[in-house]
Amino acid sequence: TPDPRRVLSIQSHVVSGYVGGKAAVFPMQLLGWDVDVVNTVNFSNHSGYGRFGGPRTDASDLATIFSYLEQNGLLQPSRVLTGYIPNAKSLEVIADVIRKLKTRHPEIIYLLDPVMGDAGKLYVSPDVVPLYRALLSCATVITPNYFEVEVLTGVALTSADNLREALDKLHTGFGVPHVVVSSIPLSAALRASVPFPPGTFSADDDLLLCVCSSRRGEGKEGASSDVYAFGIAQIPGYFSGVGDLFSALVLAHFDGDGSLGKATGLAVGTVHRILRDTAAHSAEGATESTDSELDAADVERRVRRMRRRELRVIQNAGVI
Ligand code: PXL
Repeated sequence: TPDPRRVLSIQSHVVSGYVGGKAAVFPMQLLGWDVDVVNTVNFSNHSGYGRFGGPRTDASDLATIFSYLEQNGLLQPSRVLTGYIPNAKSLEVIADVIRKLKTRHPEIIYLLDPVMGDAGKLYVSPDVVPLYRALLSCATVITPNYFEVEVLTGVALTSADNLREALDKLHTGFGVPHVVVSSIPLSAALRASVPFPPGTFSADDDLLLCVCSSRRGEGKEGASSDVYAFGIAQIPGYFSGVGDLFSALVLAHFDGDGSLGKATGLAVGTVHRILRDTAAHSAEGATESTDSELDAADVERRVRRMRRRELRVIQNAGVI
């Protein structure tokens, strides 16, 4: 029987820095979860450094790991989290395990983060897309960014009506009960269609919208859903692992039907505080090392910049 406080987390590992499992596992542990960790890759550092490498766990190694867990009775999570999975073969093995677990115990809560790309670019091989679409019906919660919503549904998110259409496809067409669109850059048009209270943001804040939607049963007027929108002042700069941290926090705080708004609000708040701290810290580092940076090669400058922008997960244990 599923262990009520155990999460099976399947995503990337990096030796140095905080993306994938390194951004997700410690926060979940702090929040009281036992976390079983399967590494889909074992890289030196995240790809933003330019130089990175290490082995990917191939499909047969994944199958071996799951097989021994199963034989020893160690595959008993009440929750499953999946993140970055590098190719279709690995995703097939992982999808089989999740289907088996969900068939045995339909009450398992599965958070699927369909990590495929961002800002108009796919960064996984295109053959994972149909596999993720097919797996959506097993998911309890999904946490796509706006681009991943577009890839999954084929709907371009350019207005509040498009967003409704895409959410409806995910709920009704693909059968996902809970959807969190982790970030949508707010165009002026979209911004005007969101009823933020006056004075919430200053005019020159770039805003991101986080929208969560839980399907309610069929009513007289067809299906409906509970939707919450969170406006977030965007923190300038390029940070990695933010989505991985966010998904882990949503799963850790999720408490079944009716709790998605609260879980999302807690995750948004925590991520924002950690990012603000990380941004402040990386700005300090930038001032200190400006001189030596001037004569350094581009790649070395990039490495130092990326290193300063690693999420300050450990330093923010109290915030989590
Ligand atoms: O989601 C961030 C991430 C996760 N895992 C690996 C990465 C990155 C971002 O660059 O390189 C291996």
